[in-house]
Amino acid sequence: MLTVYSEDHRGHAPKYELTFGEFLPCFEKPSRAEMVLARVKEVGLGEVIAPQDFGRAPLARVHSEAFLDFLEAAWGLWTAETGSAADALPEAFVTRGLRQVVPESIYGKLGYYAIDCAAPITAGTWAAARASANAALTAQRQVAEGAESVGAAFALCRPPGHHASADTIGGYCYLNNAAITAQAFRDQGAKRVAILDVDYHGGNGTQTIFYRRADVLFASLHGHPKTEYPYYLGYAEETGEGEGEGANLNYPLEQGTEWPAYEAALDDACARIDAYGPDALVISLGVDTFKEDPISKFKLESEHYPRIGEKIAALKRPTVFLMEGGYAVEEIGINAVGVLTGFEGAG
Ligand code: OKP
Ligand code: ZN
Repeated sequence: MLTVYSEDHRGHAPKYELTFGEFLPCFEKPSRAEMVLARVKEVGLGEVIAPQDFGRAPLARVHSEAFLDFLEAAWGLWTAETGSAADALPEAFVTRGLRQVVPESIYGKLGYYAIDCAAPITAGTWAAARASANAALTAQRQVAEGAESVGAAFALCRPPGHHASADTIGGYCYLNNAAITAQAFRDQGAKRVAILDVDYHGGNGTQTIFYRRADVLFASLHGHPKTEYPYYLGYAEETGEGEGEGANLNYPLEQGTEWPAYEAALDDACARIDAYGPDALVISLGVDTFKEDPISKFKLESEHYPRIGEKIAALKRPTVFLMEGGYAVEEIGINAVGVLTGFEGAG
């Protein structure tokens, strides 16, 4: 399987995120991608190529222009206003009863465009987020064009994307790579696209972007939002709205979930995806479902990841895998690439 990887992620290495009531060293760090790349090479998964630059147009199919302007300008505005070399983070958020205005101050803009203090902006964030989206788009193009019978490709995206909505960042995410990829398939003629999100955390950004649309099915297995980030979305009763009714499928699972319950939910999601009949499949591949993950509470073991890949392969659709979360850095390569080798072994 082809892997798309850019070194530009290294320029995005924020220092601290707000987690567990403290500013802790960021769990989402460059070594994650390096470990996955090392494993790709170790198992001989296939060729590794750099992304092409697709420019801003495919990003703007999913994100608002004002949001993209903000992301591009944020670091410059931050240094100009604060003179601070610290990473840019919001201090206040637009919640109930407040005016939905975009203030002049970068602090005000950050609070308008962010949902939490877990997506710091640094000098290299915009370049890294673009490279991550370009990796996704490059993988998408390879699969869509079916070059050399590419039935599937892997974009080693960093930073991840599934918490980013049309106009918000959060949870280590800036540009929604899965949504951008699904939209690219649609814009190139796919009638229906399915997104399967197996990251531990509910993909609130992806869900929101497609919530009123029937042309993109979003199915997600994740820690129940009653106890798990992102807390305010990802419940089973969220099934879509308007034309999108029935095209959003959430499988919230309890803390401590082990393989049997996970497998049952995954089988159900795959059956629903199969019945939907997508022309293409996008996988938000998080491996923070692993039992040793430092911020998550499922109990999957390394042997289970190839089985996830086998089930995805059984759908027999052109498939783009996108790296999302996974913070047990020692095992992130074994687990993420395990899904891909499981997919290939089944195919
Ligand atoms: C990003 B991805 C847990 C704090 C969670 C943000 C997590 C973002 C996860 N106590 N803070 O979905 O892997
Ligand atoms: Zn996650």
